[in-house]
Amino acid sequence: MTDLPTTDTTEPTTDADDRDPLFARIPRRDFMKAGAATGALTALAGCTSMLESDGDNGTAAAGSADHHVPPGELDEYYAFFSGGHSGEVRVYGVPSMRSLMRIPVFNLEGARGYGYDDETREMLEDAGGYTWGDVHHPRVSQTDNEYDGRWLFVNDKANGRLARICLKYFETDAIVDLPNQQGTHGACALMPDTKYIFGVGEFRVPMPNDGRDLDDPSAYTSVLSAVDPETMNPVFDVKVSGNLDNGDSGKNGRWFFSTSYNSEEGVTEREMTQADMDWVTAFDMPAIEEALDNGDYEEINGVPVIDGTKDSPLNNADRPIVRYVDVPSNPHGVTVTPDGTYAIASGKLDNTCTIMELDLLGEVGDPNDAIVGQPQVGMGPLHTRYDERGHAYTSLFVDSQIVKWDIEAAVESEPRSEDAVIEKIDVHYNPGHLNASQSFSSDPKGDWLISLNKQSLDRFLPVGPTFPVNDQLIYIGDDEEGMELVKDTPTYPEPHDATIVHRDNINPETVYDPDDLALEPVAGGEDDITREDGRVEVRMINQRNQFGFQDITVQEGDEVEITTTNIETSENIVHSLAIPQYDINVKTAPQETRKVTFTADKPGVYWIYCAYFCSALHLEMRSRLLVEPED
Ligand code: RUQ
Ligand code: CUA
Ligand code: CA
Repeated sequence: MTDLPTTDTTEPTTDADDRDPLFARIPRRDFMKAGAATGALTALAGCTSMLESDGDNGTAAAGSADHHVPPGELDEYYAFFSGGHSGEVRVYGVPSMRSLMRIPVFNLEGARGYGYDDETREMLEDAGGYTWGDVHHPRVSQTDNEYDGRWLFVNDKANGRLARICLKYFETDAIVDLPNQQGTHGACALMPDTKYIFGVGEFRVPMPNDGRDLDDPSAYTSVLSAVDPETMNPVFDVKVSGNLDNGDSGKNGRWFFSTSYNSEEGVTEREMTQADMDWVTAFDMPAIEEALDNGDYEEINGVPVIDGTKDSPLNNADRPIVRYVDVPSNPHGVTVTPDGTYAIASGKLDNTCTIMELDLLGEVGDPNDAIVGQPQVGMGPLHTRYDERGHAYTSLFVDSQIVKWDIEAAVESEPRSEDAVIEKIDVHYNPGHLNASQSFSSDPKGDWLISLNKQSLDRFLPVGPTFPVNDQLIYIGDDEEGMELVKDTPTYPEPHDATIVHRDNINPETVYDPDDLALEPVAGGEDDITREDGRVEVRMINQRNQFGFQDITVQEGDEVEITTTNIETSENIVHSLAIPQYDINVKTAPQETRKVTFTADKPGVYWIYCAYFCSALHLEMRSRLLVEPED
């Protein structure tokens, strides 16, 4: 397909031009519709569907899509939601949409004692010491393109970090502060076997960012950072022209894709939306590894940085390390189909998706010749996910809809035709991401889809000027009946993305294996206090309903280190060791050992108490910290 338009044919509207590029760059006809869809959402909810098949679109569930999980029964899927500015990950059951657990990552969290024991406190400090993060993209590790339940990786867009969550215990065990990135947006991995984790750098900055080139944006760059999933150390960076945004991997280890909305290399919104076309960067991983092996890099902040910009000699050799595929203005999401055939990018300011064929990409001279389809899907397309029946589902931010379309039909139809569109369903409102069961793996299930809507407007009781977001569950398992909206889930702002994984692929432990922990456990009967030169080391157990020592007496100014093991062996008996006036709350689950160190700088009596309601005598589970004043 070589006759695709190379420029955007849309006419910018004049009146909207100064407000929002989403509106400025869309066709006049569609703009009128967009104005209606967003300006009068309340009135028009349920009436914006273009291919109206069912006047009841958007109303409550009926029939086939049984999402009811009765009390006492378990869900079929885990959904890992990013927690946005909370810095956490949230775990839901699907299809019930019950909230099961929260996993603190970049935040402090009392219930899990996260950030309050020595190990997690040091991990957060070593990762920059920031008190918050902005989690957007949760991705579960895979082996042979299937979820393997080892790890979940997430980004921190705010502070340029990646974190690893161990899915054996559902807890964060490593964070890396990427030295050459600001605004780590995508968090993805190289498939089929999670060889690298990628931080996808969105904000362009000088390299290194040490005060040079402050006001010379042409000298700024974005990098893709590859991190080893085992060590969580950076392996290499690839710097690019333009910037990077969302990413996804091919299935055979060769390609990794990212969208770039700032081909203009601008620093203002107006500059970043000037060009009719931006691009998708396609990273050829074996070629990049070869450049690394050959020493074709410059080391910056301890990381080998390989030059993948358009003018790089490495891109003008026989096998370019990065290919730039032109796509219409300000693309956002890009994902690879479950069979690994295509990468599909969403236009954002254009109403199309662009389909690239991965095998072609390695063969063609001009990367644009790898574009094999460009269906018109609706306004503000952001992200695309898949079922196992050849369908793509794209979120339409401006239209407040999810569009279902046929991938092969889109390849066969003319560019910008709507022929491939099967159905649209209204969502409430303005979806960002969407996700479908197992969509990132080669084994999608094609039953449930979650639309993560940025606005909830009139859907819930008002709770003040800050609204919940609305994560809506949609049944997609019946191609004849079409998509069915079955559930609204108000959520604290703001999950960006979610990964839905079948429960067979996740196997957490419910009691710790002490061999997995760094600290030597304290055994029952081995409680011990040692003192030496102003340093007090306490090793004690905790269990229903006591700590190993009734009193711990120290001198003002002592450095106190308490190591405590929960020696319970039965599931679900959690204790904590709270010393509130010393800002301490260390949680221990069965067979877990944690350590906390502090300076006893306030003389007095301080109750040590268990902050988990662990038994009938939980309130009595207390000891005293006695800090004797210096005389
Ligand atoms: S991005 S709403 Cu942070 Cu995933 Cu697209
Ligand atoms: Cu232990 Cu309450
Ligand atoms: Ca642009």
